[in-house]
Amino acid sequence: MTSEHRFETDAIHAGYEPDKVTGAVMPPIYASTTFEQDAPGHDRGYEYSRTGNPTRSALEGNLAALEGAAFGRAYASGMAAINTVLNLFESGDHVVAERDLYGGTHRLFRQVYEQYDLSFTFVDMDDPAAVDAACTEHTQLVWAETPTNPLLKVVDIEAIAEVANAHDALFGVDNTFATPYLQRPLDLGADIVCHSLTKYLGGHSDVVGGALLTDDAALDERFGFYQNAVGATPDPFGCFLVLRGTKTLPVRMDRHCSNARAVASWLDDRPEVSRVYYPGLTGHPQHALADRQMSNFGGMVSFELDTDLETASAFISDLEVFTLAESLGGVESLIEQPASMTHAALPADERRKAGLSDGLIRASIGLEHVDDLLEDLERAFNNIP
Ligand code: P1T
Repeated sequence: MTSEHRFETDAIHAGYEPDKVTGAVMPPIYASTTFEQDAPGHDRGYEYSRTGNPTRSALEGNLAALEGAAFGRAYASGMAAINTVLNLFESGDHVVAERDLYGGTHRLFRQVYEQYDLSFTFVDMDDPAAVDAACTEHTQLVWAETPTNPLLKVVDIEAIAEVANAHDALFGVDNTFATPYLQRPLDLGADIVCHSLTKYLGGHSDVVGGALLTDDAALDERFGFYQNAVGATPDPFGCFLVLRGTKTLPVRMDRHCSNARAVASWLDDRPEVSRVYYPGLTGHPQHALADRQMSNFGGMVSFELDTDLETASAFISDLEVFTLAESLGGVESLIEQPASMTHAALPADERRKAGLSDGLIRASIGLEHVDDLLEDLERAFNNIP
């Protein structure tokens, strides 16, 4: 499904044309579990909704166009999508992954797949040589997020794709934080793009979903096999909600980016903040790479308070415009403490090794007026004893 138009146009139209019978402009929610067949084994494109559903097809076509992918598959959650990638491998296989990953991804790797004898090596991918050194003859997959969750490190997709290729390993990129509006990993040499649709693509904190995109027909066929065989597929209403979200992705992302840049610069000047993590700041170690690889720097900002877990926790609890909650990418600003929330599944020593201090705070900057966000932060800073 190659993209025929510019991103903003595809976001609205790709994957669906007004219904031939009714003219419905929005894709119908096909709430049918099963589809009539003309003769046994002769369906009209759909047989059973776990296997395929027209609302899901519309979403898959839309997402594929946005990532510039030939194929797209939707899943019940971001974790279900990542799980599907791991379904490809056998015991004895090895995965090299960026150290800074969503805590749930780390948990899936270590607490589910290690028991099936898959092994994982975590490296800092700001150095492609470290990935090369970690690959073995058993390495089947190299896996990264960029920007990473929660430290907003930027991974050089082209450089890591080359390393993975040299080892005949697949390279998968979780593009949840950037979205295809800011970065298209397949164009830079990745084999698989993964999304938590729960975040910016859904965009309104009202649907959980996931997706895998690829240009490789054989891989896509296996992804489709696992949709049907495992059954972690999204329901048609969820697909509809994500489709509704992708239509406004470009306008939402523009504001997420400009608000986040303003918040990051403001935090950078605060005496209470010892470090700000935002790829758009010139002081970010991979700012030049982010500038080259992404069209803007995203809506996520992390920062460190030089305090203990309790003080950092009291600070974020005191905010009124920011909502204290896990997740990200919705219209509302969310704030959280990785050590006790999104990354609590990591053992404490691993968390420290990954650079996640107790005073680390992660904010998903929403679409509110930026001055209300800054005033909220200022008030809570002034309340720190
Ligand atoms: O929540 P789910 O849709 O299953 O997606 C998992 C996931 C995958 N990849 C990244 C980069 C993610 O950030 C997530 C989910 N993250 C959060 C819930 C969070 O607050 O970071």
